[in-house]
Amino acid sequence: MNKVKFLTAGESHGKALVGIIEGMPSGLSISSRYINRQLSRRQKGYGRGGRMKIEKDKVEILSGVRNSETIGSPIALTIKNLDWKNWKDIMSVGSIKNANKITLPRPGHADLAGVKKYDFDDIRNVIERSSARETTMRVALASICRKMLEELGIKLFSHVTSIQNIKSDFKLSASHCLSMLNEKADKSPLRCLDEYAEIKMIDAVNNAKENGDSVGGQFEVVVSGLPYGLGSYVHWDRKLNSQISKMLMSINALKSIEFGNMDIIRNETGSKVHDQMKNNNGIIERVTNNSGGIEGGMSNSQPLVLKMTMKPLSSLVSPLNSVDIKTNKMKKAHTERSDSCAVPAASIVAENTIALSIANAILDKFGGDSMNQLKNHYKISSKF
Ligand code: EPS
Repeated sequence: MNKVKFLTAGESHGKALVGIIEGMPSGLSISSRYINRQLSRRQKGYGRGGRMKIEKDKVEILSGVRNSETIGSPIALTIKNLDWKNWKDIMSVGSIKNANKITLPRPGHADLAGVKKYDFDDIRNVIERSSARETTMRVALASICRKMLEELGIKLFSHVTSIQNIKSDFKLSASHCLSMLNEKADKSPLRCLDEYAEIKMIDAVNNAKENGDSVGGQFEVVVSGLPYGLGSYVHWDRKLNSQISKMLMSINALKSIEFGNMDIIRNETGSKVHDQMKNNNGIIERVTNNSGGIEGGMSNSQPLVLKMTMKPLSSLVSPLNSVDIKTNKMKKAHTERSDSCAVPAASIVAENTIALSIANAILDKFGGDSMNQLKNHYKISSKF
C-alpha cells in the first residue's frame, strides 16, 4: 500500500532541512534544477515577510540519483537555511548560555499544546519545528513524484480562490490549458486568476499588515490526466480521497479540504449534483465534473478538483492575550517575525504535496521498479 515513504527533519532556523524519500522507480530523470523551480514557486506570494528575502532555497541531492537519473535507492536531499547564520547561538546544538526563553504562547499556534506535550519551559523548541519552513523540504521531495507523474502525462495546477472574504470569479473549464494557467498564476502577486478580485485581495493583505494582523484564504488544486481506478472502494484507508486528505491536511495552517463542486453539492438535489454520462464514439464521457474526479474513493478519469482553506497565520505583530507559562500572569502573546499572508505559498505546497499521494496510488495500482516497467504497465492497464 505505502509504496512511497518519506521523512523530513530540520528546524526552521537550524542549519539545514533534510529529507529522504524512498520507493521511487529507477530511471526517472531528475535534476536539482527541476526541484529548485518548485522551491522558488513556493517562496513567492504577496504578503510574505522578511524571511523570504533572506532565503534562496536551493536543494542538494545527496543520494539516490546517478547520471541525472534515480537508481531505486533512497533519495536524500538537503536545503540550507541561509538565516541560520543569524541564529547560530539560539539554535546551538551544544549548551546554550543565557537562553532567552519564550514563555508567552501565541493563540492559534502549536505553542501551548506543544510545551505541555514535550514538557518544555521554552516555546522556542515548539516554534522551530511547527514552522511552515518544513514545507520547503516537503515540496522538494514531492517534486520528484511530480516529475514521475509528468512522465505519465499527469499535470498539477493550483490557484488562489479567495483571500479573507474576497472571492475570485475565475471558473476553471475543460477547455483551459493547465500549464498555461499555472504560468499565469505564477506571475500574479497572489496566484489569483481574477485580476480585479486580486486588487481587493492585495488591499486586504495590506490592511492586515498595517494592523499587525494576518489573513487566510482558499485555493484550488487540480490534477488532470488521471486514469480510472486509483484508490479503492474496498478499504477505508485506500480510498483516494482519504489518502489525499491525510497528506494535504498535514500542511501547516490548513483547516479544511473539499472535493468537487461544493457550491452545487451543498445546495442542490442529487439529480443536479451527479455527473451524467454520455457515449462519445465508445468512450464514456461526463457532462459535468461536480464530483471533482473521485467517485467511491477512486479516480474516475475526470480531473481531480479540490479546495482547501488556510487560517490566518497566528504569529501576529499586534499580539492577542496570552498567559505566561512560567508565572501564570496574563500578558500579550510572544511576537515573532512572520508573513501576513501565506495562502499562495500554501497553494504551491498543496499542488506539489498531492503528487506524493498520487504517485503512491499509481505505483500501488500499476507497479514497476523502473520507469520503463511502470510506463509499460501504465500504457496497457490505464486504457481500461
Ligand atoms: C513561519 C514564520 C516565518 C515564515 C516561515 C514560516 O519565518 P520566520 O519566523 O523565520 O520569519 O517566513 O516560512 C518559511 C520560513 C518558509 O520557508 O516558508 C511560521 O511561523 O510558520
